[in-house]
Amino acid sequence: MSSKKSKLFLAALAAMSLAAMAVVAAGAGADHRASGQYRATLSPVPHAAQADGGSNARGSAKLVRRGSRVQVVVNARGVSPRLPHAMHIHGKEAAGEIARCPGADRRDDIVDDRLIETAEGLDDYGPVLVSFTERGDTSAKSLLALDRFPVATKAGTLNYQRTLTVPRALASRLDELHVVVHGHDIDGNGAYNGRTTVLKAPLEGELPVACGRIVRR
Ligand SMILES: [Cu+2]
Repeated sequence: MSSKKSKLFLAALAAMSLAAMAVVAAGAGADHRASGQYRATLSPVPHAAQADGGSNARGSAKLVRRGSRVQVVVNARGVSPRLPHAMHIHGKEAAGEIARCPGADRRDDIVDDRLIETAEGLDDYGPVLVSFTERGDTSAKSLLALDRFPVATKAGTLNYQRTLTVPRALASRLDELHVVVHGHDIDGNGAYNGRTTVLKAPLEGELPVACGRIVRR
């Protein structure tokens, strides 16, 4: 065996033994110590362009799980500047139920205004399970606590990082869930307004703008 090949062989052996150790550790610690790395590619929610002024929010999320602690990093661009953006993990409450991002079909637009409201997306991505607030509560109770969500820069970028504790039943099924970013200043007047929706919030503040499925990486 050449020295290059033997080095590769040793590296492979080391990787295998590390993997074996990880399996043992996962078995011994049961689920509460399980760890994993996840990501989500956030794509624009396809509202009709003439209704939302051509919103084109996109970005990425990274989630690193250790037990029920999840380190979350979200970077987005193309969001309404200088305004807070509600961001959540959405998902079906029952394990194994498949969720998806809204907008694959126009039937999602129940209030026929060519916009897909948060509530109109619920059939697809499920209810809010976790809120990516910057401080305090991170449960569904904070779903529209706009004073605690990250504020976009004047260039329309959003950078968020926080380590959260999530319910164990969610931590173990992150790859069935979605990350959704909300908030779009349709008329560009620098504030969220519009009619009050079923979520008791101005439409612009709760409108979903980007969505992505969480996958293991
Ligand atoms: Cu949401």
